[in-house]
Amino acid sequence: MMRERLEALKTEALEKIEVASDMKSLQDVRVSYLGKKGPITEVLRGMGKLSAEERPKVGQLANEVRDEIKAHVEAKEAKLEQEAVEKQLAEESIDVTLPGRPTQVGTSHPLTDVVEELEDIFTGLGFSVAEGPEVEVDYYNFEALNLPKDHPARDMQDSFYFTEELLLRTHTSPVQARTMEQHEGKGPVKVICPGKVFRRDDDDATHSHQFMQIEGLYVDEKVRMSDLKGVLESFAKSFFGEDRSIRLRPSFFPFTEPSVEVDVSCGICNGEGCRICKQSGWIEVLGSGMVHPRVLEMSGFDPAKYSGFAFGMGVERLAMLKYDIDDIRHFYTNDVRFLKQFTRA
Ligand code: 2NL
Repeated sequence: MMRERLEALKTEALEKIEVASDMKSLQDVRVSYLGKKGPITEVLRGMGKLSAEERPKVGQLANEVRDEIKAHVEAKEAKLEQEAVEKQLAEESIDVTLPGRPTQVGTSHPLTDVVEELEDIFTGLGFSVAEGPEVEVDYYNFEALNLPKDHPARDMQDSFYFTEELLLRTHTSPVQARTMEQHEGKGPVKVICPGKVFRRDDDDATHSHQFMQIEGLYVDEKVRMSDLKGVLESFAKSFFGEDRSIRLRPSFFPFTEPSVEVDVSCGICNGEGCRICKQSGWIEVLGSGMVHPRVLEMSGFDPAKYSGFAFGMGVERLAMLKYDIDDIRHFYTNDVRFLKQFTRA
């Protein structure tokens, strides 16, 4: 009677273990058959009714059945664990042969490229590169450049002021004034100064309240206007092409005397006259002149002994002429379709 009951329990338990498909249902089977309130415990409790001869035999059988169920549960546990690991490995497997996702590779900004090209041209002509602060004091931005407080030219360059004394520089000339001062009256000084400059202008296709400038300065004994012309002609041919030429026109700047405007021959019509050069055959590219004696003097140079030339040009304007760009705002709106068109060789 009890033997059959045990055998039946065993068969029943092993079947349930077999069909258990997860840990939870397997543990339910284990608890329901082997737990303190389970049927095997019940059988063992009822053994008191058996004869002394039968008791150890049934007891042994009960232990065997319990051990067998336990062994099956453990085997199934191991199997389920193994399956779970395999499933996870399959789900998380990485195909190392898949091609990588393409990443966007950046390029240098066209203005950076043009500044670097200009630096190469002028260092090739013996100039060094100097930099200075974008926030300037009134003295270096205006006063030292022969623009005293009441000078009308200060209206020409409406500026961004922080205080009466501090402003965003309106040109890179203050870097040159600082450089001359550092030389304590002894030449030569031969520098170019590239950098951001700021003017209170309304932005449009040809004006930006922030733009880049490169200025150049050469101070020594016996520097002449012909030196200026030679350096600028060499620059124009290197930057725009060997077939281009320059011409000088009289102009005015407070910090140079005499002052000249420099034109480069039109690369579209070769001086014949076209839409680009407005029928003149020439395109204005920069301003320059011989450093005003008062500017030399204020920065510690004796104008009786020393002379110099200086020039200033807008980097955006040069880039627009060279690459036929029609709107200065392209440099600052950062449309990658614009930016990607320029990669310096
Ligand atoms: C322009 C004209 C110019 C200078 C800049 C300069 C600097 C010193 C002394 C004298 Cl320290 N001159 N700079 C001279 C002439 C013209 O810039 O149209 N720039 C965009």
